[in-house]
Amino acid sequence: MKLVVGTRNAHKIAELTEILTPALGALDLVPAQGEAPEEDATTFYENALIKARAAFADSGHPTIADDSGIEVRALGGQPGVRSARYAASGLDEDNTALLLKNLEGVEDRQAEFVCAAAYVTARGEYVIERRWEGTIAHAPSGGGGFGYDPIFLPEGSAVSAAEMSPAEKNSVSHRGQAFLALAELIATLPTE
Ligand code: ITT
Repeated sequence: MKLVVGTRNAHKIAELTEILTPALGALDLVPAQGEAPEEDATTFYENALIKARAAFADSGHPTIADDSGIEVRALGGQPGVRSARYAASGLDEDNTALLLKNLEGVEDRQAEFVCAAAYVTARGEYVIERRWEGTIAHAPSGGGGFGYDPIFLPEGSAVSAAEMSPAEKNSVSHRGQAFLALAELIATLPTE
């Protein structure tokens, strides 16, 4: 099955390949070619649709996209939909350093990753959202994953998300859960 992927994030493509292949069989995931759309909505749901619609309009091919981020309770849900550009540079190390700085001396470390997974075809639009609960560590650990993984301690886990194997992370993560549910839905739809 060929799917265009409306993302510029290579880490997401790698995770999506691992998540979707068992559910959908041999998969050809093709990164979107057109200009990245502006993600100007206030919800993960709407931003995921913006990305998937843009890649579908550009390619004319069934498209998936995700909008994701981390919501920290003590910060009123920030950085949320702005997670990729929380620090001015948008670099992972700077984003995580800023989050740790803003939580200095804060006892409530509760946080959750959110992923809205979108599928857009000529026949319709589908979005599924899932969350992954945990806490923010006091310092980074682990070299795997991307983004905020080194400072995210998943609920029930002794290690950070960056210390999990890709298979472990995908089996419980926000993206793993959202795209597994989306793949199950796609498998019930007529092929185009
Ligand atoms: P695209 O919009 O091109 O898909 P992006 O990285 O800008 O790429 P988002 O707008 O969805 O994607 O922002 C997601 C950010 O949230 C991402 O850059 C990370 O900082 C963070 N994030 C999302 N999922 C994550 C994960 O599984 N592990 C760690 N950080 C994650």
